[in-house]
Amino acid sequence: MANERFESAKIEYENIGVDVEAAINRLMNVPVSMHCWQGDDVKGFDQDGPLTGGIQTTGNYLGKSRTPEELMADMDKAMSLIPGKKKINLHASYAIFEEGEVVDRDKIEPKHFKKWVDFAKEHNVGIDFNPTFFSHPKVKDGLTLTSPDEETRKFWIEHGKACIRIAQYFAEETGIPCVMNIWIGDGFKDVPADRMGPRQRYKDSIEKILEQPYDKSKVKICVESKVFGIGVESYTAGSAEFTLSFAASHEGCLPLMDNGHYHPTELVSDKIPALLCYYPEIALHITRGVRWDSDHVLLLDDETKEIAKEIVRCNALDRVYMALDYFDASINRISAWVVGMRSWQKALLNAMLMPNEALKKLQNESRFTELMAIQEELKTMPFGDIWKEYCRRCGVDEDITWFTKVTEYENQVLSKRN
Ligand code: RNT
Ligand code: ZN
Repeated sequence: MANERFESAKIEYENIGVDVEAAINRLMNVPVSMHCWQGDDVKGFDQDGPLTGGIQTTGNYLGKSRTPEELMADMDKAMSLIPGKKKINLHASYAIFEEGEVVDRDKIEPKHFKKWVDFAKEHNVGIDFNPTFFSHPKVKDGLTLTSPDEETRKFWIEHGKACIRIAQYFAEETGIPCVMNIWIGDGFKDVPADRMGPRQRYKDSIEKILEQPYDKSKVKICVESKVFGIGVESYTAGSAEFTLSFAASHEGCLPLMDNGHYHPTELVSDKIPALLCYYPEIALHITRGVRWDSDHVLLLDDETKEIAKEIVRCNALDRVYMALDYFDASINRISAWVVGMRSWQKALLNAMLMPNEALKKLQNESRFTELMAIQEELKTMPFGDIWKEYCRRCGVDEDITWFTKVTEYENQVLSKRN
């Protein structure tokens, strides 16, 4: 039965010039990075203080992971319910120390991530990495790489360098390049007296971090911009103009756009093709901001679909590093991962099932009436039948049955945590 529906859907797509088999096979090989920090509300293992840096989790749903073992078990459960090729995305704060071992962030080493490498190898996935410039006592008055205090700035520069060494270790161990993303929450709540000074120090700091020798084919260093954060509403040092200009002027450095980090009327879908005209490679944090950078779970909404369409129709699946970035503590955290990752897979498949070349031609011939009509008709194509077949071929649940597995895990495992 199921296959009959797939076969008939496939014919419908073929009739509009879409190669369904090619789309399915391509999607199976597009890596998407799953962020570890959804599992424990961005807590990490290396400190006990609050989440800082202008980001917030809200909610207190049962079962958040408390240890590396729990986090890995939860990620493993989520990954078993998500189709497609994955990577895992770690923060430096997820370093795993021996009993009693105390290592500050400027001194962390590859060995503190050995267990993550073992986990990645077991799952046959690559690892992406993020230095953690927040939630730490050495964040001085909210500042790290922009701090006027040289000792503070030096500490965080050393952290950045340590992270490059760890990123290279990940790439060498897994054989898959590691995307290493620099994001800082540095900024000011109220009208600053000096906007350029912090940015000059930020520029100098990243340049010093980049003095760490590394192999550019193995480590892809990104800078992530942001318009504002909670408590830093008036000014953030790493604005869009700052990070884009930094990436453009530093060999091998990629810009990273998080679609929660712009004014709500600005669209990252439109920014992707603009950057692809200039950068060989770019990176994304894919999220869903509700009224602000709220980091809600990704859904298959219009902008999510549009972002995927731009990557696909720019033929840029090999040029765009995709990572999910959100954190919801108000619902089952495994489900949060699964819904978000499945939504992004759906968005990519949807984009691949469009007659993109034919649509471009309509635009170029100014046949806008027809273009609108066809784009609307495409919305009711039997996408779900192709999606289910894709899930079957990936060996994961094709429908909501995955949720019963999450419920079982919640009853058997998560509800026993406190
Ligand atoms: C914060 C940035 C940043 C973080 C993660 C945890 O606004 O989006 O990427 O979400 O590094
Ligand atoms: Zn982000």
